[in-house]
Amino acid sequence: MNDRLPPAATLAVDGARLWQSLMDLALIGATDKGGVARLALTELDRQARDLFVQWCRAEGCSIRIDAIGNIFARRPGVRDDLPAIATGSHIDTQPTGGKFDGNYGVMAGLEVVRTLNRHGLRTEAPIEVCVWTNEEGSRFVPVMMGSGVYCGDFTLEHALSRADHEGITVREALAAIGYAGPAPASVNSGAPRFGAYFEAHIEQGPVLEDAGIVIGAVTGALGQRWYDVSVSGMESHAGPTPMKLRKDALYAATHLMQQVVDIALARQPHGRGTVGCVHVHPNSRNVIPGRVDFTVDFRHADDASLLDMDAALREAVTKLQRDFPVGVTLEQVVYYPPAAFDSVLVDAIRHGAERAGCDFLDIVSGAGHDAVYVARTAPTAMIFVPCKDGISHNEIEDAEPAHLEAGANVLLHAMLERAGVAN
Ligand code: HGY
Ligand code: MN
Ligand code: MN
Repeated sequence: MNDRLPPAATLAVDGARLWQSLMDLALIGATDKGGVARLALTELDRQARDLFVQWCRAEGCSIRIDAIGNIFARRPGVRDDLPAIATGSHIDTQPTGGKFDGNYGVMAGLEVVRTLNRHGLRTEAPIEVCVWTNEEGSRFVPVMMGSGVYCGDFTLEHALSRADHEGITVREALAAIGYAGPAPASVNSGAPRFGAYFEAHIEQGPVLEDAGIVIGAVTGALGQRWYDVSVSGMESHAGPTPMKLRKDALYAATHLMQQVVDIALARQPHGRGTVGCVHVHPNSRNVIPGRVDFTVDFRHADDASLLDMDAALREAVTKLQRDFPVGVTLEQVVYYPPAAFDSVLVDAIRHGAERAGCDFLDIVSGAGHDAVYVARTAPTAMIFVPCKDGISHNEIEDAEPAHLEAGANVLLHAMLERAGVAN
């Protein structure tokens, strides 16, 4: 070890530099309320991707882009033949998203690279920072699309063929922003597996802040089932049509929407049920709705309970069609079981927290993350830091610079523990 270098154990990231990069990135898609609206594969996503690539190239990283648009910035190791120790997250956001969801994990990874460079530290294994395509699943379904293709949960072709509400496919949108890369997109088609993958993320809930603890050692994530539901009745005039002769799709759909929440409430503490999108057709004040399309997001920590929620929903659909003069279609569009992260890596995060002088708390993620899919291909774990009032997927999303810095320090040390320090 070169004696002019700080010992790796006392190495620390530059919190101000991390915060500034987050604020600079947040300018791309900035909203009036202080949030970020940067939907996947839009021109704004392209600008943010270009900025990330520019910053990484300035740090001497090579850039690899795969066929679903995942970006991998690589800092070579002394033993460059070793599997990379990777980190990263996503930079696409919800329509009313915040500055930190996903963006923090990518910037924390870049900060690790910057810190190693400023201190001239070489690692045995290479380091990679990833940007996964379309984690949010807001514009294009399924959710966590880039990492889902990477681990082989669904095919590249399936992902490329997905279309948004305007009928634009992922294939077209990727080409339009110039991020349809040449590298294989799946570990099943030659994409390299990592030696380990760590993801830093805001908790997006209130648990850490409520406990007054800065670091979450994430042991796993809830499983998810997403559905598209369509209830069809008969559009007709709101005046001449007597109440008992209506085929009111919205009146029936609201009963089913209540059931979605009741099914989750009956399966606490981990059951979650959300109706996030509702489209009423024709959505005119004096027309009885003929069709209602809405989404269902179910989550649970236990796969059998998640399956039980599925059965309860299907039973509710059957009953609705008995009780109301409507037709219902239900299509499951996302399923992945609850994920458990690698216990050795979770321990590395606990050690990293102790070395950074931070308390930590073991926690299960209610949100899905790319780490859930990467965990199917390599040892994986996540680091959470608090967000203000536990609010996320909201333009007011906020976090403390000191907490973000602490999380990045834990990431730095956990990655060094796995990558090995060469000099
Ligand atoms: O839906 C989720 O949990 C993630 O924010 N995509
Ligand atoms: Mn996220
Ligand atoms: Mn999100």
